[in-house]
Amino acid sequence: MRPAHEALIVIDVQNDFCPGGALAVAGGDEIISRINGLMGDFVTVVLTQDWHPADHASFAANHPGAAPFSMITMPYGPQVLWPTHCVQGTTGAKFHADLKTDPAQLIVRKGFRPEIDSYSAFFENDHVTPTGLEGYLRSRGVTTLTLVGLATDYCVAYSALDAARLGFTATVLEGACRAINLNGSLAEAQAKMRAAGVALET
Ligand code: VGL
Ligand code: ZN
Repeated sequence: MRPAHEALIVIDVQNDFCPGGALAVAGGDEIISRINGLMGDFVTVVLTQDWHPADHASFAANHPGAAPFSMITMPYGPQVLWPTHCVQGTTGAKFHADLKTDPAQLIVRKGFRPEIDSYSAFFENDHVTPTGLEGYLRSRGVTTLTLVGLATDYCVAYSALDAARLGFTATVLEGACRAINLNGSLAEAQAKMRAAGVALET
């Protein structure tokens, strides 16, 4: 068992990010058994859930003429336009059926404001609107995080970068993550995480 100041953060292991889903990440379901095993080692387990309204601004379908995976500029910066995914209440937004959810004490839902995306478990994509996770972890005495889940180069990386910026010790277990890898996004995310002091382990 890890000491009580360590927490496991499981990012977005949802049907739409697994094979057959709307924004499927290759091998997304392969990480689930390892994650389930890790949960038994941590006192504090947090799950995140991408949780968008149907009119969410990150969906290409809400920008007439825009192709999925193209870029736009939002008031808070560049934004990838994604296929419609993880719509609140749909099967695609549910956790993968094989993921254990009972060991988690907290589920953080993010991306629920139509006008702003939220990759990170800590802040929306403006990097200032908080989800509340920082306060939850600090008030429980957590200082050290292990991050796993989907996708390495988007929600896991943004979460790990924010964790480091907030002063948490952060480790990403890359073997318990899978990447989207859009235009070199995985290498870019790995470089940013290393530069920020995030430990990348297998
Ligand atoms: C994610 C793209 C859009 C993720 C969520 O979980 O990494 N990626 N929404
Ligand atoms: Zn999303």
